[in-house]
This record gives sequence, structure tokens and C-alpha cells, in this order.
Amino acid sequence: MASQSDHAAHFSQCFLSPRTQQDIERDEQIYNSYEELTSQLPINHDWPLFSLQHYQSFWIPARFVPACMAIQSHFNPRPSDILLVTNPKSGTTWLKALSFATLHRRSFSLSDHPLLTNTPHQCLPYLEHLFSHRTFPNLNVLPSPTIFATHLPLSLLPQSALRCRIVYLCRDPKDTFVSMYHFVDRSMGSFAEHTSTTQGLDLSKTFQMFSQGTSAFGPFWDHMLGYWKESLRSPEMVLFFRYEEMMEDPVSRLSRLAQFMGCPFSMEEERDGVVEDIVKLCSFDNLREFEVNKDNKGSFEGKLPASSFFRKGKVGDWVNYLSMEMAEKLDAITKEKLHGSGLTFESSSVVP
Ligand code: PAP
Repeated sequence: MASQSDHAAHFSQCFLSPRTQQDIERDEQIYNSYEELTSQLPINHDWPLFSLQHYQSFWIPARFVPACMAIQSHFNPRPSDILLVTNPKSGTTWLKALSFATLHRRSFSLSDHPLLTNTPHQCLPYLEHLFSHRTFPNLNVLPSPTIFATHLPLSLLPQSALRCRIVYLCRDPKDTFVSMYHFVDRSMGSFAEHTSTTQGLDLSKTFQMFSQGTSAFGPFWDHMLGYWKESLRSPEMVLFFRYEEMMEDPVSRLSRLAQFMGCPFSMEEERDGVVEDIVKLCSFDNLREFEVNKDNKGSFEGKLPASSFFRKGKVGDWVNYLSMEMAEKLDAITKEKLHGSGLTFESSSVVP
């Protein structure tokens, strides 16, 4: 069995391979050119804390646009690799934990598991972060298969990304919005000393922006549709999940995920309750109690408190925050935008 810290260290290996001064200068120049291009894009400052830039029909958080360009030109996964994709606040943390624990289930025991001491985001960092270092990561040094994660829409990924298997997780936009609202509101508190934004976040203003598609990696409908259509075209390459279905039957969804990732559970594992053990390990109530996930100080990625990724983990919590009028409006927009695609969201009932 490997030790807990082994896996989290893997990603830093991408930056360890020796580089000549020439390589470093070349990467610097390329990133400078990405920043130059970024500075010319339309910008929106309406969300507090992060500005959005309009890049190739999507609103990308400004600080990730150069990384996005770097991913487009240099992300070259192997066919064995797996890419997890989500709209922000659709259950990324959960999907990262489940897929990490499933792929590496033979390397770690439950009592000495990396998820006990690393946040799911430390175990599986975002491509947007890996490509934000002003030098290109050498992904070939990572073990095969490696799981990557991103919020980028399909149309912004390079063609090479379609060589690897993609797992897409989406969520009822009403709950996604409410989760995003709380995340930003909460982060405003954490960032208060760095910003002048200390007042509570305006629900109706942010709701309006989200509904118009002006949100991180939005419009949310185009984000979903890109992967939905690809999952219909190539179901063996794109697995499409809904948060609500995973909540309803996590055991069967996890079995499907394992099969798709190329590491199906054996009959012995099923009989021994390995699937249930992983579901339990990665459950909201369990993960949230680990000290590493209770961190309030903003040490995650140098900024965000790990605890801000664990709020309620419920389906249908929107009823506690949105008026009926707001809910109907967002449902109508979602329905209209997804019309004819076959992708729908049943109205999600509240879990108290
Ligand atoms: P990200 O896209 O910014 O990485 P993401 O993990 O998608 O964040 O969003 C956090 C949401 O997932 C939170 O939803 P809520 O605000 O409605 O509560 C969070 O509680 C939920 N979440 C985190 N971990 C789990 C889990 N293990 N099971 C179910 N939901 C979870």
C-alpha cells in the first residue's frame, strides 16, 4: 500500500523535470503573449471577486484565460487518461473524490487514505491551475492513467482532449446558482482583507447575471449542451451524469463510473462492499468532517478555504433561497435553451 502523501505529490512532478534557461524564457514569452491577447478581450466586472472575460463565446474568469489558451495549445492527454468536467458548483468535489478513490482503490486502505489528509482538489487539481504556472507542465511524467479535471467547455478544449475519456457532471441550474451564490458570498468574507467588498452579495443581481449566461464558464446551458451532444455522439468516450441521479443511487452510478474509467468493480469487490465503502468515504457528511476539509483559512490553492466546498450537499436547496418567480424564470430559460436536445431537468424536490 502506498502512503497517504504519495499521490498528492504526483502533480508537482510535472514541474520538476530539468529545464534550460532557453525553455524557461520561451515559456515566459508564450505566456506573455497569452496575457497580451487576454487584455484585449471584453471584460465584465459585475461579479465581485473575479472578473469574467468573453473568450470564444464563454465567460471565463479573467485569471484563467491565459491558462485556458495554454491548455488549448499544450494539453495532450494520453488515451488512457480521464478528464472530469463540470460547470462550477455542480458537484466537482464529490466527483473528484469518487473517481480518485475508485481508480486508486487497490493502492490505499480506507484507514490510511489520501482523502483523509488531502482535499479532493489537492488529490486532483484543475487543469486551469496546472497551466497557470507560466511554464508548461510536463504531464508525461504522471502515471497512466491520470485523472484531470477542468471547468472548460468542450469547444474550448483542444481536439486532443477527445482522445481520453470524459466524465461530465451537471446539476439542476437552480441549485448550481444557489451554491455559487453562497460560495462567492462566503469567499467575499475570506477575501475581505484583500478587497473592499465586505457587504453581502446581491442575490437578485447575481441571479440575473447567471440567468443571462454571465457566470464563470457560462452560459451554463452551452456548457452542458456541448458535452451532452458529445455524449450522444460518442457514449463510449463521454459519460454524462446528473448530480441528482448520483444522489439518488450513488452505488449504481459509481459502478458505472468505474466501468467507464476502465477499472470495473469485480464480483468479489461488489460482494465485499467495496463500492459502498467508497460511496461512504466520499459522502458529503463524511468528507466534511475531515480536518483538512474544515479548513477556514483559505490555504487551498493559496486562497480558498477548503470548507467553502462543503456547504449542504443537498438536492433542491434552491427552495430556501429563490422565490417561485425566480425558480420559474430559471426553469423556463433552461427549458428553452435545452429544447430539442433531449437534456432535461426534472424539478428537484427538497431534501430537508
Ligand atoms: P467547484 O466546481 O467550485 O469545484 P463543487 O464541488 O462543484 O465546486 O461545488 C460545491 C458543491 O458540491 C456544494 O454544493 P451546495 O452549495 O449546494 O451545498 C457542496 O456542498 C457540494 N458537495 C461537496 N462535496 C460533496 C459530496 N461529497 N457529496 C455531495 N455534494 C458535495
